[in-house]
Amino acid sequence: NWKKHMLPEKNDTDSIEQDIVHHTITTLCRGVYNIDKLAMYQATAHSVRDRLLEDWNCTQEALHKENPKRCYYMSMEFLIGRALDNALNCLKVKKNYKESVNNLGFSLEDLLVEEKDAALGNGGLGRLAACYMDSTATLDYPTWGYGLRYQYGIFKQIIKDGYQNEMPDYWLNFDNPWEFPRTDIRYEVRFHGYVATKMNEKGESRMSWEGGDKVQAMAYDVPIPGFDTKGCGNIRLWSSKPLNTFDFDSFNAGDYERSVSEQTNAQNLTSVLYPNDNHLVGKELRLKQEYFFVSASLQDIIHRFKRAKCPWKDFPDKVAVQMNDTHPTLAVPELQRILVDVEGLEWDDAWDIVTRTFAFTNHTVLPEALECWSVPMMEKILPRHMQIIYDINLFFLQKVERDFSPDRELLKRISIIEETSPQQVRMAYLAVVGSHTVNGVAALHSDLIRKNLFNDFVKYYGPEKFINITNGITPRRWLYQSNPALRDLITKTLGSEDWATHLDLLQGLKKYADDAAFQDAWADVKLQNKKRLADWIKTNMNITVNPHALFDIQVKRIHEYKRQFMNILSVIYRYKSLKKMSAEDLEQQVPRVVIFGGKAAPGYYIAKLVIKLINSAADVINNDVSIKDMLKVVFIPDYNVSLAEIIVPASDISQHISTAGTEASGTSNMKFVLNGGLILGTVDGANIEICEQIGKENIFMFGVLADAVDDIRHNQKYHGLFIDASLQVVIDAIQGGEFGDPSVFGPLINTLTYGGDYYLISTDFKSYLQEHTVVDDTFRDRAVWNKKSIMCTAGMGFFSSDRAVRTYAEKIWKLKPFKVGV
Ligand code: DL6
Repeated sequence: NWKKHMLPEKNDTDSIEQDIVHHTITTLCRGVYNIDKLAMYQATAHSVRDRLLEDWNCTQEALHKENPKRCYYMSMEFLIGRALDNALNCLKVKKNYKESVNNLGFSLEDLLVEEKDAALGNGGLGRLAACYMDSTATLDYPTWGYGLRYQYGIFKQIIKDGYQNEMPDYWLNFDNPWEFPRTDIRYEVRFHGYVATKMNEKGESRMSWEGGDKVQAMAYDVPIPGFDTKGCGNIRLWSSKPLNTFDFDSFNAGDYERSVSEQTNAQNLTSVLYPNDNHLVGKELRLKQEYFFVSASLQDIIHRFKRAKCPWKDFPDKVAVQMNDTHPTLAVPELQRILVDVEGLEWDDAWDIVTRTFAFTNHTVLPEALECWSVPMMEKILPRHMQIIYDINLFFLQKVERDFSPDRELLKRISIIEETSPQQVRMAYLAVVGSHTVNGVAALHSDLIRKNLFNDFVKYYGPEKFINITNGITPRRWLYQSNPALRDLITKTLGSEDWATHLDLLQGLKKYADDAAFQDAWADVKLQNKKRLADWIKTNMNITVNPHALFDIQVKRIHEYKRQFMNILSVIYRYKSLKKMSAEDLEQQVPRVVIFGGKAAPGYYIAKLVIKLINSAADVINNDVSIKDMLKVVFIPDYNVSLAEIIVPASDISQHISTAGTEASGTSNMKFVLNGGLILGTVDGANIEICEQIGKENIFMFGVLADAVDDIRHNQKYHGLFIDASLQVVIDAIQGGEFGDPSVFGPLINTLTYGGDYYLISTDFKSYLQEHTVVDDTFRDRAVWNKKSIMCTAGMGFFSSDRAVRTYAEKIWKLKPFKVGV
């Protein structure tokens, strides 16, 4: 009878309308008399979700029956953004929904913006995870994401008097149609306690973790539609709940606060996402979040594995776990603990299973981002894990000493425990030792980690364990959805929309790159997108920008290594130069709109000063009529995924100007180029491979190379900085008070003059300015520019997250696609 009642949803406009009305009445308890845009969005979303769920159930049922090998992508961050538009496109029902929503008196475009972003991530790392989930679903890889269901996502950024202020992002305030609470899927997670010795069922002595405090992890499932497939992926997010609902003893003793404190503490565990990108803060609550996350996920994975009654040695043939950076590394000692203490396996057998299961992606070389946890903190919160980490380290060091080298210095360097006071656990080393494969995220980055961070490990294990998989982005969200005008032009030109799943097909655009009519159509699309952004800026910020000006965009987290500071210094230089020009010269200039966006970590003082300087400079420049609108500066507040979808298609130039060797990959660089924007960038991260793919004539590159950086820093330290005249002009202007109280910017300027200019702004500034001039000159010749823009998009096939995910599946996960409904 089940089958009989499982009728597929109908997608004709009449049925869609019926479903929306049905949800309005039943799910929302509203009617035509009190429905507004938000409610209409919700009813529409619920009706789309019904369609998605059929695919979800179908996929999960098939996986349950066939039980193929699966991959689990463990990530503390998933920066998903909005879901409705993506689901409509994936299910290929957008056209009919548009019509149905219209027939019900609303516009789909208005409804789409009612949705709150699921902003459970900081930046590139979290957005990458979301792109990879899109690709695994689209390519039918049996992959689930595991993460945390933070009640507060990344904070809302508000700009007040030019300064960043933070507001909480309580994104679950309204109903979230894109998640399913699984009230039946709950696991206990322990903290603190002590380690005892116990006899197991076989009469063997085993360690046992006892006592302490327990909380409960409850699952929420977020369906991830694949594009044009019946398959549907899943991200399982854990939310913390109290285990004992109420402490009646305290309550009866009149201590009400205490009686509910356990609930409050437990719930607080997954309340908030730590708002740091590429920076570790080392808080106890964060360590607890990490353990809570891996404990719940592993219990769930093991529960699924045990259903098939396979022997433990087969675990790695059924389960691959990818650790997205070191944040899930506690999964290594946790699985070892479960196998040895709970399941009674011998240490070596368990370790063999562990190291055949895990793989680790490193996303950064910045020392301040490398996770280290103090041993005393670990001992307090996870006493048994600390013992296990010591044992893993001991056996590892013994092997290195026996099989490789007895050199004490090497053993000290390679040890998982750093002998500082207090001692620290080096999580990246633990991740390397506990994984079968380690990968970097762009060619240069992977080289750098092989040469520096993990060099001793490469020598010990051999180079095969350390591979590169250059990041990718999903063309569905980052072109198909966000740039409909370009999508339609490409589809018309190539004759089908197959490029959305086979991005290499964009190569087919190359033959039109010189075609004048095609160039015009291409330029027209760009203009439409620039107008869309200009309208947004006017409506939301009341700043008028000229859509015919060159749009120069840098949007990303604000960080010293990303050098937004260098960008605003160059803007000030441009402003000073414009001010010196005669009226005739001024008219000959290429007008520019320089757009910034991005959040600074709340405790990152210098990054926050960069935001203030951008806004202070914008105030002066935008109000100076003497430069005749030749320069405008805009800082777009609260940059997030859905804003990126408007900003990215509108760039002429986007900037990716990190100090060489510091940006592991970058992924917004890929998004901009895919949308026909040119890059002004340094020889860093994925810029290098983008250059190789699109041709060096189509990218503006400048600055010193990564392998020169150490020497330059060394020289600067011993011989002092060289501040070029152009940079001095800018420093003088700021210190002279042209952009407000100079004392405010003192600490920022000091990072250059007294702080040793660690990020080499003074070194790169001159070549940066020169490249800006090349950009202006090139932009004057629109045919040349349009050709470059077309060649950019055409060369981006390699950067599809489909390619990246396929490489992970083949080289690391040993996973095959599992197609349902065929
Ligand atoms: O791999 C995704 C992304 C890269 O594109 C960025 O270059 C890199 O900075 C970022 N890394 C992090 C590291 N955070 N931690 N830990 O966010 O990863």
